[in-house]
Amino acid sequence: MVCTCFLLLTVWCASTHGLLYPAESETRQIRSLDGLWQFRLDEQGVGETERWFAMPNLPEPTILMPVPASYNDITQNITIHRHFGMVWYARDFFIHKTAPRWVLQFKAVRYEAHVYVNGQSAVNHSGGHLPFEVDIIPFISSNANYSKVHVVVAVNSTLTPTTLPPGEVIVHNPTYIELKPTFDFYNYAGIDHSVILYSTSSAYIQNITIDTETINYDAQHVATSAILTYSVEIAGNNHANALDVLVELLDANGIVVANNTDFQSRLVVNKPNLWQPCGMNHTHPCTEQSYLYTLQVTIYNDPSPKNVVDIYRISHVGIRIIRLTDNQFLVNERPFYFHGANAHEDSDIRGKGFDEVIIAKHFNLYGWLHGNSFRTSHYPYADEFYSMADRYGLAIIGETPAVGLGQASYFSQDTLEHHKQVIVEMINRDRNHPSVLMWSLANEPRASLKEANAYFNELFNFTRPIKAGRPLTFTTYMHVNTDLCVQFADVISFNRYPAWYSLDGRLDLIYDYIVGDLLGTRHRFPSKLILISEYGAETVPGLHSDPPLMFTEEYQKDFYSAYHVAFDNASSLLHPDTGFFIGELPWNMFDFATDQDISRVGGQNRKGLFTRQRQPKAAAFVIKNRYEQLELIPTPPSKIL
Ligand code: BDP
Repeated sequence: MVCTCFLLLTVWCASTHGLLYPAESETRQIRSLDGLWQFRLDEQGVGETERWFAMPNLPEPTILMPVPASYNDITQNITIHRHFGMVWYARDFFIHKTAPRWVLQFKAVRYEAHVYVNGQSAVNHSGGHLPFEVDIIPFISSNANYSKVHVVVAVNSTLTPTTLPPGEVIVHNPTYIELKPTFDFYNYAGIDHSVILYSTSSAYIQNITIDTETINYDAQHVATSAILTYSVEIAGNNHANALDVLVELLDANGIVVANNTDFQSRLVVNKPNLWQPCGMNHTHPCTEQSYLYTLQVTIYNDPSPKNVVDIYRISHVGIRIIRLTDNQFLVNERPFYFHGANAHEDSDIRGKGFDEVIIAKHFNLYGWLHGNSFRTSHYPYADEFYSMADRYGLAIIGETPAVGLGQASYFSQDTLEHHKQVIVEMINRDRNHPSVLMWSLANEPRASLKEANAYFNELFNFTRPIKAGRPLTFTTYMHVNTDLCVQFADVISFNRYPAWYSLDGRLDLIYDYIVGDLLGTRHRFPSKLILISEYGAETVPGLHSDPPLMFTEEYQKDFYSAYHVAFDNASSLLHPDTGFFIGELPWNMFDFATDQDISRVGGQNRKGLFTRQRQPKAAAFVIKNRYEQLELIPTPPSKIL
């Protein structure tokens, strides 16, 4: 994104440094602005010119709209359901000037947001899934101790060839104008995630990074010590003057196990408890917790007497290192095998709206399934998914919203710049989560095009220096002889659908197809690991047939079982010295909403192991049984030690 930031009175773009999760502390207050906001459509796109942002209320007709939620499925109105373009949200609140900074953070607004505070433009943000924020103090009157604040948000959900994901507006005639997304999920929009107001002191902790540099082991592979590297950035008034920092690492009992007084340095931890991914032979089940430390950062005024200026805690620090060999994906020098399922942020009524109920259920169902991983297909999810994954030890493949880059014109310079911006925002937000084991830069781009080759060459080169210890991948549906981009990835991620999108009904042909595909790719890239990042079959719950026919529960069961036999041929767990296949992620964990289409019964993609209401189909039990067996396979430490 190319933009100019004018600090203080007007901020025209969201900042690009890491945004810390808004967390309460001795020096920070948090306030939720979730609730019912005033809402209306702007079908003619006149709100900006008519200056709705400067009015005390949005012009009628308005309705009350819950935040966070996608607006599409909240009402009975089909116009709101299928609306794309501009919508407006507004609400008032009071602010008490007990702090020098009150920061308004939007955790995700799909897709383009213009935020006005008390009639003035405060912040703009492009891209629908990641947070942005603005200090609102410059926009409120300076002479009272409290002030009424009027916030207005204009949201545009139109997709264009340069948005991520891209889309096209097709004007069939004046009454039939259609937004054609280039992807297979419903284009939900609105203020989907929470809106938070938090305070800080005038000098404040702006960003913290923490990584595991080294873990030392004894002969029994017990960790004897670990070295963590960290950096603390401060910002705001007086930050040029001397401030002191105290960085402390606390164990799960709150005992300080390492500390340092530099802004950027190392912490040495003796006898560390490692963060372990769940669901492996040497680790815990996915219903139990991984070990997490808390990093506590305090900044003080200098000279003495020392006053605490700001305190921030990251409560999900995990000590772990990822290393790839030619045959295994190692976490803490033991093989890790992704056995989970892909998902979407998607549920009844809420659309892509954030809801802790849905998130808690998500993890309980992965625990039930013995599923140890998911990809955030096809965009970054709410922070809370990552914190929960840290706690339970689920592995995340964090994916950008670059889904549907399906034609040469989408690989433009504008898209490339926006894609880089999104990658920076995603990595800055998520890099401190131990659960993130890999970054996926895109889903199913048309990787056979020369334009894609140049684009991804540059994108991978851009991302490598900032990848924070994670391997890079993207998912491909192309075969090795046509794919011009897979060469850039550290790990090859396949999306494959034989016996669904090809070889209709031919479960018997799956084995040869998948084995041939895996061996052919490995032959071309003898040191790259491969995982299957999607495979699945549409299944209408309650539809049965024997022999199994497409769309029935029996077909979905047999479909998965046939793939599993093929995977085991190349499994890095079963064949530690010759295997190269490091994981399987069915498409999808849950049925999810899509556009209406003759192939999408009731406007849903029904490849879920569970229905959209989170109830199991028969295949869920096949996968559960498979994952229970995978957990029994021994996972000895790598021989390098
Ligand atoms: C894959 C896409 C995914 C779709 C899936 C399907 O990556 O987004 O939902 O196909 O068609 O190609 O079910």
